[in-house]
Amino acid sequence: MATPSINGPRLLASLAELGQVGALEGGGVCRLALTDADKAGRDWTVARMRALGMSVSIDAIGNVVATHAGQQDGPAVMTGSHIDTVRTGGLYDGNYGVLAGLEVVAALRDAGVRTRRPIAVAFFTNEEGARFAPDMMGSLVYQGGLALEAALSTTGIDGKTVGDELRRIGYAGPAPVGANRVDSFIELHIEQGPVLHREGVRIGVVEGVQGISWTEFTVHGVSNHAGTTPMNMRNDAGYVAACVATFARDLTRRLGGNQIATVGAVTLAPNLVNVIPNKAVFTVDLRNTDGEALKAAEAQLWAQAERIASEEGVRCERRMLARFDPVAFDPAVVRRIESIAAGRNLSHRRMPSGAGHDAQMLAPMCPTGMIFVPSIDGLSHNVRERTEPEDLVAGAEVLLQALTDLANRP
Ligand code: HGY
Ligand code: MN
Ligand code: MN
Repeated sequence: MATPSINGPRLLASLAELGQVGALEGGGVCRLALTDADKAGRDWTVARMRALGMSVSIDAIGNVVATHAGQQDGPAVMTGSHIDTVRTGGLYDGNYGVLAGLEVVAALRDAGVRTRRPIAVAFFTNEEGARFAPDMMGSLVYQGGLALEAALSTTGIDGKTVGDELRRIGYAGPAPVGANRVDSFIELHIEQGPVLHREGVRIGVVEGVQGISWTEFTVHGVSNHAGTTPMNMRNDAGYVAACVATFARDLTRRLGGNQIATVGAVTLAPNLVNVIPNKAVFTVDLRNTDGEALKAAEAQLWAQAERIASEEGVRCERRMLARFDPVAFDPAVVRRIESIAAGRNLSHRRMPSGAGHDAQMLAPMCPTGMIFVPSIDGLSHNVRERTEPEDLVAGAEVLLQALTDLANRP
């Protein structure tokens, strides 16, 4: 029996091919969750799974799990990620983890190797959360952390519901959710940050994922004439949004540590040059590796929003779009990934994940870990997202060994 090995050109070709689905002019990809482009990406990936002789299961939230049978039945050693993207997506965020998982199965088939336990490759619905919040929605339902009905009734930024869109694209599957048994889970992903590339390190051994807090603020003011309304008579919703946004940035300076803040979406109404805005809807994404510090940051942000709104004489509402505490991965899986990288003479370092991942939702279900490869200049959620081909292949080789070690262990 031959030793399975990653076919680099085949992996890179599959990434380029999937990158053609929902391709943007000038590079990058837009496959927002449950859009026609996401459906096309799903169809392409399911066809690849079937061509590998894998049995494919689609659950009621549209998660797709393909299984390469083992010598024995039972819970599978699983890998995977997501294939939905943000509006300015790159070729690798999520897609790399799914296609590297399929490359592992192709390598096992080429070598005629059947592992003791089954190996499964999954892609989870709506990992990005850019159209429907929260992010990691499909894997959260898969884990049982979000009720299926709550997920299906979620309304997106365009007013459509998850349930309607899922049915429309034909991915409301028959498999039940929330009662899944997985032996272990390893997700391969690009770092999406600058650390590995800046330090010249090839493999990131991920110890966990930082906490995530997404708040949506809706401010109701009074529209009025920009030229005739004295400054002390204004109820300016846009001004409040601007004050909260600058407060969020100042908060990171004052709290220091790993506190970060992003105001990513802002909508003003009526959004006209000479009308004081009577409505502002905007989001604040706060993250921190320290769960208590994140809670303190949230409390300060929300109190300041209230204060500014009251001074301006406007009404300020808020709702949570996503809220996840920091997650730690399984120390034994982390050690296994570390020793595989060392055994392959790949420079490596332990690190937290700045981005959210489906792995954080599998972590409470089974021993879970992640492998990172460098992102050039740390760019991601940007059409210029890039990783060196040799790093993409090296990461897949570490994944192959980690999955087969877990699948063949006694
Ligand atoms: O927001 C995140 O961290 C992930 O890309 N969904
Ligand atoms: Mn991702
Ligand atoms: Mn992402």
